[in-house]
Amino acid sequence: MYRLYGFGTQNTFKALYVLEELGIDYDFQFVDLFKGEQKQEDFLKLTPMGKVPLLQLDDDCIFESGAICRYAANQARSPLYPEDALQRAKADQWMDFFSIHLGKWLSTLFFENVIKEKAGMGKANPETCEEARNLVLQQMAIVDDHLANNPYFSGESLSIADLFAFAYIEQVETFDFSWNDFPHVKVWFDKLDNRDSIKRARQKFE
Ligand SMILES: N[C@@H](CCC(=O)N[C@@H](CS)C(=O)NCC(=O)O)C(=O)O
Repeated sequence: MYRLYGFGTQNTFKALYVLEELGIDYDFQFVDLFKGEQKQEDFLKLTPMGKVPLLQLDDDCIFESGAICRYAANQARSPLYPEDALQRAKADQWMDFFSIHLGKWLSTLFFENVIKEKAGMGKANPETCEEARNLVLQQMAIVDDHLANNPYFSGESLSIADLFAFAYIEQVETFDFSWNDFPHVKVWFDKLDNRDSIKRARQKFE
């Protein structure tokens, strides 16, 4: 059985959403990042980076949220990670886009507006927030255009790319953001927001 180590932030949610959507039996282990549990010796024996999420298998571990999502879906032979090479590349493309571009800026805003205060790291930096917000608005427009013509990121059906992207996009609640300019993202967002898998994952932190 899998054990997922994680915290209540986007990278862990990506893995949780995928495991829940797959309907896999797994155990969730909370790692309190505010207490530095991720840098304790026992945890560092499992993962050299000392970061979450971490997926523990019977005799091995996987770090990096993207790798965890792909591995779990592959192992389950799930259509959530399409077998068709082009469809799979499309899922990978959007996962990379979120990790490197849009998701990075959304997470910057979440860090500045939420984590800094909770971790006693001072106030949000207005210049960092402005730069991140401008980039979010530019890059969200690319996503809106895509979702205007496709119900899901990799085409006609839900994939791990949607669950991965959702974990980033739900961070828009943490800054001044209006859905008005992104109606197609909003339709997609609401569809995912209502999935039982998403609700079950969130319940881990209630
Ligand atoms: N690229 C990694 C990022 C992992 C990451 O940065 N996790 C954060 C929480 S969202 C963390 O563990 N931070 C604690 C630390 O860096 O000490 C992934 O996608 O899994």
